[in-house]
Amino acid sequence: MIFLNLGNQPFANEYSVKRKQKEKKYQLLIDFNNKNKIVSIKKKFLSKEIFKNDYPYRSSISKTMIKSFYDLSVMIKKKIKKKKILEIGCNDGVFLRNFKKNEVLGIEPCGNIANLCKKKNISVISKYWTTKLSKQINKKYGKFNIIFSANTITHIKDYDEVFSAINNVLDENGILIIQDPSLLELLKKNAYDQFYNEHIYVFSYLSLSSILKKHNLEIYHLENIDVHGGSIRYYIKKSTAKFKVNRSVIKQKKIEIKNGIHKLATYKKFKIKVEKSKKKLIKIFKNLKVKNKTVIGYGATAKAVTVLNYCKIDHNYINYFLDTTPEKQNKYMPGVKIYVKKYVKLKTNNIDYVFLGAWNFKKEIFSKEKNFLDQKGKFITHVPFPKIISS
Ligand code: DWN
Repeated sequence: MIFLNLGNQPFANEYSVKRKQKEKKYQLLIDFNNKNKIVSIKKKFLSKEIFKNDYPYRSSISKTMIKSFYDLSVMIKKKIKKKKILEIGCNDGVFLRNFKKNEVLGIEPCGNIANLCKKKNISVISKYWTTKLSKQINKKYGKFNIIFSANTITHIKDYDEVFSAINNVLDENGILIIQDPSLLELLKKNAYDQFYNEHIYVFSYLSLSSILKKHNLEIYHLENIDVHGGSIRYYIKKSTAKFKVNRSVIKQKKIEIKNGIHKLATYKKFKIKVEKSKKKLIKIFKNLKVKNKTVIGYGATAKAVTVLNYCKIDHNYINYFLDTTPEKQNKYMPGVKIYVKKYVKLKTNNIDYVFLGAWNFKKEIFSKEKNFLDQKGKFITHVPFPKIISS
């Protein structure tokens, strides 16, 4: 059942060189399946339509993510002596670079991003994650005792193929660790901008555990982590492996049920909150325009593309965006066509308000822009509800 319409949207990471460049758009409808409790976008694109050789997102673009992946690697090193690690969607190697080169293998379909791994001597295969690939890997490398995947599995249309392929290369006592945005956190934070062409699914414990069951896989431990606006890191085993199921799993199940993650009514309420949020954000921007304030954006995220296209806040409201990613700079954001400039520290002499596109890195960004805030510079955020933030 469709519960939310986020309007006509471009692909969230397809930046254009010219403002007038034509672009593909699609209707972004969000669906709740009452049978299997899966929340997904209605129009599901194939990986090859999205993840190409000019993909602009680099995972190591923030200190927060570098630290989060490093901390996980420390934990793995402490607990597991002999490691053989496979990462599905390893991006620029931000996680794998923490291990010895002979312990790891990465899969990264976007050629330009896979090249960043190669530059760091990280073994990488630049292909999509499929059954065929898993069989080839099994033949060449055998099984892995750790398979990791962050912000990737939710991006792949056919999750049954994903997990059956994983089963082909996961050791009988191996651990599959996956992390993705938490549906419960999305609902709590009203973070509707987590839905876009790349985020085909937003999993809850409830939906993911039922998918895994079909593949004889089981979540035995999980952690709620702060990254990307609230994610869950799931620790998964083969059903036959004898690890104990931890209390964290039972706790998450209870919390999700208490918050009605399995009920359509929850999503209907969410839709009302999203529409209120849209009205309020538009009001803020219109007010600032009337007052002739200089407004820019910070962090040209896929999420910002989604929220701005939904609210129709374009280059008439936001002068430009600042972003640290070279692949996005000197280009126009999809749909709203706001120009992206190379990051420079914020100054109050030429900027009044800053729309926080990368709201998930608020802590990191506010500490970097302390002077701007101290000098009465202001940010605009839409999460959890649109407001102006000043120090
Ligand atoms: O799942 C996905 C996540 C992990 O990454 C992908 N589908 C696409 C992407 O989504 P996003 O673009 O919403 O991700 P981020 O990590 O919120 O993007 C942050 C952006 O902000 C980057 O373009 C870098 C930029 N940035 C910046 O300019 N200054 C970030 C920080 C922390 C900064 O200080």
